[in-house]
Amino acid sequence: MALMYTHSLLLIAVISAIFTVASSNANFQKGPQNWNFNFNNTNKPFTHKNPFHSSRRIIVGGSNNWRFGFNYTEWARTNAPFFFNDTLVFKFDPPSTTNLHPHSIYLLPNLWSFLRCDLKWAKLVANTSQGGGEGFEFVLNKWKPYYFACGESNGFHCQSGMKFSVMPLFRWF
Ligand SMILES: *[C@@H]1O[C@H](CO)[C@@H](O)[C@H](O)[C@H]1NC(C)=O
Ligand SMILES: *[C@@H]1O[C@H](CO)[C@@H](O)[C@H](O)[C@H]1NC(C)=O
Ligand SMILES: *[C@@H]1O[C@H](CO)[C@@H](O)[C@H](O)[C@H]1NC(C)=O
Ligand SMILES: *[C@@H]1O[C@H](CO)[C@@H](O)[C@H](O)[C@H]1NC(C)=O
Ligand SMILES: [Cu+2]
Repeated sequence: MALMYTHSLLLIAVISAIFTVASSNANFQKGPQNWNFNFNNTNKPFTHKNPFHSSRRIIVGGSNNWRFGFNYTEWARTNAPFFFNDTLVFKFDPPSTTNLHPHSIYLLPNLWSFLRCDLKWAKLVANTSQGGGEGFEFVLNKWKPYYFACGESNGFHCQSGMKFSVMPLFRWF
């Protein structure tokens, strides 16, 4: 199971890398005036005037922000690929009288703990108060798989969908 998952992640990474190279070539032929790759999605590459060296700011979950009852594995799948130096922005309201079930962000150490939502060796990234305002920013600045999860309710939020993994790719241009 774990092995299969790793393989499919790898496959996705390879496919998206090929796609990235293909689309950047397509862009090249049109020349610098034609960076009109607007998918109406700010999370996608090529929406900047000049995509060279630009890193993206991606709201995790899009308009759903970081909330209970949303499948972030699915979100990450449809919003891949993610690139080295992309900034993930997690938005969640701090605890209050109207928000009795706040969220948090943890990094799980490996695929096994990720699959089981085992928080035992998890590293706190942002506590329940840190996702307010403009949100909590996390830069994907290491070439490694990241296993994100909400740490609240002893893994219950994680098991209910508040988790996703990301393997940042390098841009080859
Ligand atoms: C983007 O969205 C706006 C408003 O939702 C729409 O008017 C516009 O046609 C869309 N552009 C493209 C390229 O799909
Ligand atoms: C990533 O960002 C760091 C800090 O801003 C910068 O020094 C580095 O060159 C960037 N790397 C890539 C591959 O964009
Ligand atoms: C969350 O982290 C911030 C920044 O480190 C800190 O000021 C705050 O006291 C922490 N809040 C809780 C509830 O742990
Ligand atoms: C989220 O979506 C993934 C991929 O479609 C699926 O495998 C998983 O079971 C879903 N998780 C939940 C909690 O529904
Ligand atoms: Cu949560």
